[in-house]
Amino acid sequence: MDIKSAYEYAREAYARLGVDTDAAIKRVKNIPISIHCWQGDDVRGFENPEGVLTGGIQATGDYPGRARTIEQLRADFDKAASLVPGKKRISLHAIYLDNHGEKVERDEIEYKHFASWVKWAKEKGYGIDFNPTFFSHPKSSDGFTLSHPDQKIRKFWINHGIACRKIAERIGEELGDTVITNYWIPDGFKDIPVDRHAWRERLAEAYDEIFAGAGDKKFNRNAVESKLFGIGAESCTIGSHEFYLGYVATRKGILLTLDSGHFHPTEVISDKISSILLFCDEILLHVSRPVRWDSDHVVIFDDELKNIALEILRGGFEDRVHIGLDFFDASINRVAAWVIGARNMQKALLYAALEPTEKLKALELEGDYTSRLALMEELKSYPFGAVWDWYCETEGVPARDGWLAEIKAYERDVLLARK
Ligand code: RNT
Ligand code: ZN
Repeated sequence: MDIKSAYEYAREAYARLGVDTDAAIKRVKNIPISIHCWQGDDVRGFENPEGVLTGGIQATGDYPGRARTIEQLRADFDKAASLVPGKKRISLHAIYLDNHGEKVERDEIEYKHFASWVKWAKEKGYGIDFNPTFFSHPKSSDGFTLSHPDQKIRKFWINHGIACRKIAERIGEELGDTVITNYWIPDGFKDIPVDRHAWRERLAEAYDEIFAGAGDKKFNRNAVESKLFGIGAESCTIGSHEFYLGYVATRKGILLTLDSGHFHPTEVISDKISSILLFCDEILLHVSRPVRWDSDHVVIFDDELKNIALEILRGGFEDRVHIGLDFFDASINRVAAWVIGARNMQKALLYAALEPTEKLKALELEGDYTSRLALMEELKSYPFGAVWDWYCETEGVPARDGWLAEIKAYERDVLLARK
């Protein structure tokens, strides 16, 4: 059966539940996914070609063909984006600056170092998001940045944060769009600290300095990302969940970032969205996949991914929850990793958009939990795949595994030719 006929069959099946599949597709294709640039080169960036990744995060594997220049990274990103349906943004880290081979310190970066990204994104129709880089630097080598007790080091990182905020504000202005800037710092202790309070106090003050004088929210919004632990920071992370939840609740206009890998292993971010949105205006997600630890595996179409999407769409929160991806796998084709993860995010959104939510909510309110469970389970074998295929086809991207051959050809012709 061809994709169109299969879709028609699916449309009818969902219509019997009161679900409009055309409307679901329309809804999902307007929800942007912010795809992280750092999957393309194992979080190395272009600041220092010899640099190593620090900060307690790790990309493992040695698959050939990693992007080594801005041009290569852009080409790879484009390739991946061409195989993913829906609206796309690129999330840039400060170390992906276009420095023309010149050394520019982190506290001295300016908009001009990102102007070529803006030009490129405009041409391609991508939005841009931004991240200061508080790791992979000599001044973060002892594990601390914004909470550092040495005033000079702390100031250096505060200035980096301010420089990034200003760059992001300008990017937003240039694009006529809202950039989301995410602040994540690695600060934490390998072993048990004594004065947790003092480190956290300094951190709050540092952020206040960075965000003082923030520009128009139309062009940039700042988000802060919590974490449970990192490699080498097992005993205490200064920027914990409670720290940031308290921070955003008391500072107007700052978003909370929830990374799916940054909590206890049985704790899920899908359950947090509905609570946080009662008290904070907006959330940024870092959709990732922890396997036994915060391993940043490629996002797969698993229950938690579906639950995240369901929580966003059930509440009609698509304007308040910004969806970003955050994984880095160097053990498989990196462009394919992007495609798999980003397609799965899109898939999960479509899956969620096809839920007869109002019907389920009514059953819940009546106390008919039997029907609620029965329907939720039956929905799992509805012809979702046919709607997904049709969505891909109408978006002009390959349906099913049709994209894999393109990636294999790209690997043969482009990636393997890189030295
Ligand atoms: C680290 C955080 C952070 C980084 C990126 C590269 O644990 O998840 O978001 O992954 O900034
Ligand atoms: Zn993250």
